[in-house]
Amino acid sequence: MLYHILYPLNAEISFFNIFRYITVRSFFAFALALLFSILLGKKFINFMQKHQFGQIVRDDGPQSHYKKRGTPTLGGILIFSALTFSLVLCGNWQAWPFSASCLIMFCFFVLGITDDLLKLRRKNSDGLSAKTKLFWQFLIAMATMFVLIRVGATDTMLYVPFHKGPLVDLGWPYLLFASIVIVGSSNAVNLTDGLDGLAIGPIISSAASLGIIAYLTGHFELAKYLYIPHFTNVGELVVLAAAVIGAGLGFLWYNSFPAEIFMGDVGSLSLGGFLGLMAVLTKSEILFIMIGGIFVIEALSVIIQVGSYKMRGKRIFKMAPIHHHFELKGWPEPKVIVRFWIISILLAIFAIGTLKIR
Ligand code: 57M
Repeated sequence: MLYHILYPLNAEISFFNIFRYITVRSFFAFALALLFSILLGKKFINFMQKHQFGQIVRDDGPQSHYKKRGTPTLGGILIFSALTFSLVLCGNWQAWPFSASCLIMFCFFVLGITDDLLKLRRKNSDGLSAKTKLFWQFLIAMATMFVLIRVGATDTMLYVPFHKGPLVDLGWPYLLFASIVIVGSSNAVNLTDGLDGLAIGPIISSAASLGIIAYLTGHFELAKYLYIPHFTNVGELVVLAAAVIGAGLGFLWYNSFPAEIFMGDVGSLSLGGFLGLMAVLTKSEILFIMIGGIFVIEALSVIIQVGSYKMRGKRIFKMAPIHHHFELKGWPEPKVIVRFWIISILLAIFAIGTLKIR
């Protein structure tokens, strides 16, 4: 609204000219999302508690989690509401990267809430089958990428860190590569969301890091100076990243240990999908392995554990994902969480630093 309604009035009221600037709208998006989630968070939690939307905690998990039974979940609804409120006001909906990112988040939101509600109704942790979730995630991701390539919002070039210009034009197979990044990110965030605040911390650091890259990619002179690709409207993703950071901090206010609310698959799948698409649209798919390093480590720990168990009948970790391994080693939950946050912040900072080395 600010961009589409107030900015065009800048001829009459020159003050409205500020809404053309991505930085200004990003600040407003951040502040509005933060205020919305913090001010309405308690009401949302009380509502979820009253209607028994409480987490089903599996009994084969760490003993320390049993006391978490009944913690209100579906916190992703609060996050998404805060995002919707701030982005309707601050977003540029005519920019393909922005609107496509919002659309993919909404589709993964619907998938996640379906999964969560199934778990709540069946009173167990078996929601949608993994196959069903993956089918819909790939369908949504590939459809989104097909449209974005066809409208010229992105291309099929592959860029790698430390290398000037594109490494190779993958052609249409890039569609599958990009979809793997998006779906992989969504599920890796989902796996990471197993301790209080453990997922939202790296989501915030990843959104901040990818937001900086989006600003540089959308800025012709800066992109040229850094030898990174330039796509005009990718800069609008900064507004979305700022809103995610604001809503994420507001959610963390309540999700911090001991959590009063969990985000649910509705939150982890949608935010993970957003980060994946943001990595694709900023041509940072390979760099995203570093930026979202915590998500990669968590997902790899599961793959290694399941693989080892199937092939050798032995576990590598005390329990996967790896955050449970440290819990079972005796690390208090907050220590695991904050140490994972520290690693994700360091990885995000280092990733930005690589932009200068080409
Ligand atoms: C996503 N969900 C949490 C909450 C959150 C293949 C296998 C590795 C799959 C994996 C799995 O089921 N992953 C599902 C992780 C769950 O959190 C809910 O799910 C949402 C995110 N999707 O928003 O609604 C539990 O996590 C805890 N939690 C917190 N604080 C938070 O802020 O404490 C979540 C958010 C919640 C709560 O206890 O109930 C989860 O862990 O399920 N399975 C596992 O991760 C299981 N690992 C496992 O089976 N390892 C095996 C093999 C198969 C790899 C092994 O190591 O041998 C562990 N998770 C659980 N029980 N709950 C261990 C068993």
